[in-house]
Amino acid sequence: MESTRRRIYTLVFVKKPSEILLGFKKRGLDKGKWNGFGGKVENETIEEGALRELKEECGLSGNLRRIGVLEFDGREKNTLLIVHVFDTYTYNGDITESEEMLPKWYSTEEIPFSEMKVDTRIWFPHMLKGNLFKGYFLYQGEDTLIDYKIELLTELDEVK
Ligand code: 8OG
Repeated sequence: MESTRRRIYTLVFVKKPSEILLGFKKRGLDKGKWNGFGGKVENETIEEGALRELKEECGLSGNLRRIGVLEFDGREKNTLLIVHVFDTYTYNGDITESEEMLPKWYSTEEIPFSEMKVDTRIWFPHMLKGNLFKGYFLYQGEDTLIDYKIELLTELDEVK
């Protein structure tokens, strides 16, 4: 049996009480879709990776709180993508567009789900409420979700 690789990613949401900062992906995988800011964790801790990508993609730094873990299966052969999700209400810096992302504030009542990955409809409501969550999503190709599980947690395990 072939072994499954795990790739570690981050995803950060900057929040105001009734708004959230999303980024429009201008290139690469999932181009043309809105999501939080993040990417692959390099030679650094997960939180360092999250802060680095947030800065690179929208110019902000923040006081991050880890709120969820999402696992994506089937997107890459024999690879499980593990995405650590963070939020922050305290941030500083100027919001800047990068080569990869166009940032924009959205009302939490008007999230552009039709221009987002299909999995977001399932876990965004929990993320917006600030609940802790863990999800598993099995994709077939880029856009077809064939199975998923989502659970709410009372605490998240420590991560390195
Ligand atoms: O830097 P890069 O473009 O590779 O980062 C990908 C970002 O997208 C990262 O923040 C993690 C997130 N992400 C995936 N796959 C999926 C997915 O299937 N759904 C959602 N909602 N986000 C994903 O890498």
